[in-house]
Amino acid sequence: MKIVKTSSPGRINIIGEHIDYNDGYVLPAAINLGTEITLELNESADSCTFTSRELNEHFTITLKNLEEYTPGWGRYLVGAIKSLGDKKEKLTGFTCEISSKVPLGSGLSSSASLLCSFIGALNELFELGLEKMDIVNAAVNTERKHVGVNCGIMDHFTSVMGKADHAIFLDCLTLEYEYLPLDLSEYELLIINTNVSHSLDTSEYNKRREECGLALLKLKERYAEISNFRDITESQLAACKDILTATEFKRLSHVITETARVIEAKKAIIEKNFVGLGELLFKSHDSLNLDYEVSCEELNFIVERAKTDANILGSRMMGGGFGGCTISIAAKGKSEDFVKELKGAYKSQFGINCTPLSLGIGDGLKVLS
Ligand code: GAF
Repeated sequence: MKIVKTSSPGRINIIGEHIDYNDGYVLPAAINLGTEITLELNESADSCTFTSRELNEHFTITLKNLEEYTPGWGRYLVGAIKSLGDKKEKLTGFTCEISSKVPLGSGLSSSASLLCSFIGALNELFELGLEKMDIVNAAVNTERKHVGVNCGIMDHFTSVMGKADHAIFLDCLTLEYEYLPLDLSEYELLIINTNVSHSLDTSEYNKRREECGLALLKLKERYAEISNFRDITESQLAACKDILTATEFKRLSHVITETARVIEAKKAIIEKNFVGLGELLFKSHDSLNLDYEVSCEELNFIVERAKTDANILGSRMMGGGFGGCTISIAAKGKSEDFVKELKGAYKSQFGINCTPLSLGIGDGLKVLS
């Protein structure tokens, strides 16, 4: 029986948080940990069995009845099939084995990794003729329509398009992108998992998007020249305090300042100005914490300690927030003491461990066989 194997990675994001769905720029990179999918035709016309190696769970669906109940992680896979539209008619029964090395709920986008790998595998097994961007879009639509997260494009784009040792400078308005070599010379990225994932994340995520959308409408009414978030200037925002709620004002402040920071960060990476890049990370965190309000005390704890350590140039929460990981720029080989002290202090503050993750920058979606 025909069999294919794919792998698609999770991602980190250097800077550009919560602005992929607000017409901003982002600077993510694919990591060298991904989700491997093994897809094999079975003899049946429409019976599909899914097995997760890590969770030690499995379930079966029939392609004729995609509305049947499926467990939490099954929503992603069944949703992905639904997102294929007419192309799903080409599918017949298969078995799908999933093995993921991306820590779940850590803000490293295990869900994008799962979706892109699965859709990539379906594309190969059933010769659906999807281009890379079709896979990205099907994955994004799955999250939006079938999982309920009104997400942006950053995670799925990175999972498919990532390039080893490179970050991606992605313009989320035009989808133009550029690979930036990620050579940090005498510095390195330090990713620390808070090991918390507060349940607020989906509802608050969708709420942020809604708040920004409403605020944009108000600005559009006042200024004919504004058609998207990118058009808003700081002075226009300041002049609109009277029509925006205090919350809307803060949300847009983050969008405008973070978009500007990503452009500066790109320049800093090219010029190897890592001190400057570090400062941008700290500023990004403050903005996400105070204006966008998507941080939490565990993330703040790590970033505040990083601010006091001379070997850490910058640090911030990464991804959707409310838990997950921080990303920091640290002097190469010199963050051991910081991590050791942090671990002890974190444990006594929160009663749980935080974990530094050892990650490299890898390639995007691959067909392995
Ligand atoms: C999550 C979303 F999926 C992304 O689209 C992005 O908005 C991110 O949060 C925040 O930058 O990972």
